[in-house]
Amino acid sequence: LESELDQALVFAEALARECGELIRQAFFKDWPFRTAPVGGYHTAYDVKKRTDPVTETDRAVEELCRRRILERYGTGHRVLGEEGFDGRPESLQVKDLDPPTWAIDPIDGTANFVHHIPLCAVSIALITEGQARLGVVYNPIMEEMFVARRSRGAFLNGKPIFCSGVSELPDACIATEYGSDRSASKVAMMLEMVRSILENGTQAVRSTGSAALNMAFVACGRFDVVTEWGPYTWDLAAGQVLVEEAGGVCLLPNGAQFILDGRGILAANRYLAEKLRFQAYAFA
Ligand code: LIP
Repeated sequence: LESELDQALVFAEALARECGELIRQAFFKDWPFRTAPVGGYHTAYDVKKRTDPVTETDRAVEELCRRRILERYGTGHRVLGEEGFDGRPESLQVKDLDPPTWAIDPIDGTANFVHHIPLCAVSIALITEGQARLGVVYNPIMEEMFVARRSRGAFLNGKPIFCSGVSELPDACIATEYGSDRSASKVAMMLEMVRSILENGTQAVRSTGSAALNMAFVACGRFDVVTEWGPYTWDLAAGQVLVEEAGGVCLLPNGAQFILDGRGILAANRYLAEKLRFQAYAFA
């Protein structure tokens, strides 16, 4: 089983590079002269929701992943992908007895991709017996390949990475996101989250626009904490392995135990995770 996971990691990294090529070609096609068409980008791209765009590149990358996984593992492996999601919360669950499941976000940070902001990544994770075992987050624009596998550490472009040693909130750089839900209750919750982060006296508050990159950035010590309600299993599964293998901790934003389909993340280095776990009401 261990060697199967080693081979799966090699497969996942190669797949991420192939996906990255598609993303890079589309991103740089009209670089640097792309300007928003009259009426905005939603006229030029497919619309899932204006706040949650999906492009033909998202579809092509997910299609490529499904094809490669089928070729390699047959129908014994399941794919849980952002674009193939049927909208039912039950479909996000990966139970202990389920077949090995690949959680795939073809482009995490699609709004960045659409706006020509170089913060987007393909996120690929393998989940077996309900646990994420390995994860790859690849930003092909900045050429940053984050990989991790349980008990084997986390790496950025082949070098080992570790969470930061920042232990006080006034020294911390905290990431959060505004998400894609514009309902009054969700907006109020987001603002409450930002308010509590600011009131905790943090050094800096940032958003990359990608949950997977936020977690990769926690894993390599750029961010000290990331917290957000809203992301899905495919945004979080690879990042969970990265953060935990880099010495960090994953929880839900209210301090509860992390679950892959919990639609939330509080990832931090172990010092701040310990503090925030007990003042977790701050991010509830
Ligand atoms: C993004 C998430 C992010 C969220 C954004 C968006 P996508 O995923 O990673 O956490 O705040 O609104 O949903 O849609 O770019 O794959």
